[in-house]
Amino acid sequence: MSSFEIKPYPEVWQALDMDVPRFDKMRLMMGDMYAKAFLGQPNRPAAMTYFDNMIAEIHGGRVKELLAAKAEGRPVIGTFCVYIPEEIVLAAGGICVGLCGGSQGSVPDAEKILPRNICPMVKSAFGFKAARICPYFQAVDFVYGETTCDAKKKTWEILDTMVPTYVMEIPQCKNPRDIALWNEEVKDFKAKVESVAGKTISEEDLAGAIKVMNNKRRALQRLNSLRHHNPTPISGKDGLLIEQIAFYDEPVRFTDQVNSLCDELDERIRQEVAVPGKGATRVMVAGTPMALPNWKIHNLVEGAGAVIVNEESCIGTRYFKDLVDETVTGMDTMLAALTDRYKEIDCSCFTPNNERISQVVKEFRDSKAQGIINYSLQFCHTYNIEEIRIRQACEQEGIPYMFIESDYSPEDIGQLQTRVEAFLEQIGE
Ligand code: BJ8
Repeated sequence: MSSFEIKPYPEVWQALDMDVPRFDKMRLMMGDMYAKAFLGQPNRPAAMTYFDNMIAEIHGGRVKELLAAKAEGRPVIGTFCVYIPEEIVLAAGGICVGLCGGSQGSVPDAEKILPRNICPMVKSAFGFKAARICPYFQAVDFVYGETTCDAKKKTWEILDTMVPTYVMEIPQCKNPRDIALWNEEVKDFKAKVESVAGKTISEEDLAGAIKVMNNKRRALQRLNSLRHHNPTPISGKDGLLIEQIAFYDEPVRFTDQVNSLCDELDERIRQEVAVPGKGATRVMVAGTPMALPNWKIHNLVEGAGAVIVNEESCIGTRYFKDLVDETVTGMDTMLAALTDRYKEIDCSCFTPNNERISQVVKEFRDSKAQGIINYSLQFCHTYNIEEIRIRQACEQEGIPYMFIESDYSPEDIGQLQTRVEAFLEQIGE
């Protein structure tokens, strides 16, 4: 579809003190990448038009919504991790936006300052701010970081010199005293958001925000279980795209759109519409998050005729598998319920992390996949080392398994393509 364009908003970018000529080139490149990866797919659901439009408006339309919210005194908070309790931001009338970190384009800017041998997601995100080439980064009131991995927690100190960066301590274990500390951190986060918003969050505010976020997560769970149908009614690329858009779209509108898409997918299943076709080899991906516009593994797997039916990832099931208890009342109990929900996320930065090993096997069974591709970003020590336990569990369960460690550069694509094709041939037999 040559008519696709990510729309330019130079006046908005100028007002945000961005490097406009450079950003405009990135816009054109991302538009081309998107058109190639998504718009040529056969048999896309009609409801994907909304999500295509969210990409067309990613550099302007949604940014303007954020700026309008700021003009009303509502806080806009940038995040990099699914451990940040979004409900608190929503309850204060604010907006939580996952910041960009999935592009090779900003990595060289980061490498002028940060060491080269750290995770590409951290470098990409940092480079976007250092080079002033992300409107979201420019628009936020502050960034909320966390102490999950070494690369992130040390980068926050440097990032703080460019944009206010506050850090939430996420413990590394899940013993009762760790959970007690975590709960205190959630309370501090509420106080921080209240001070920026200039309002006190009431129980009603928080209860409403919990419902909004639970509904969003329910819609994503519904989409995920439709993808598990065999044959699946939607491509893995489109599934991943929606999971990525979840981090910057307005939650109520997004939930409605995901539910409309799911209605269409229900109908497709009734009519036996299969994407890419009946008998396509089914693959599950596990591992590190794939931030926009990281579509590398999905492009390779689906380019070879297979389909990805599940992402065990923070841009995937770790973001939406757990809900907050909606039945509790009283601010302290509600904040404890939030902590309870967030502690269920099984990131590899925890030790021990046995829950994740069983979760990967469970999602493999639920998704009716034929094999697992475990994906880790280069230099992510915790996911790279946890790979050993995932591999052992797959061996024990007889699950076909492949591990990929990669970054955002195109250099390893040829080699990965050969490996992916050999794996698909082995599991598709
Ligand atoms: S809860 S996975 S979003 S920390 S940045 S850990 S890839 S070296 S992103 Fe994450 Fe929160 Fe955990 Fe999820 Fe590794 Fe890179 Fe660190 Fe990363």
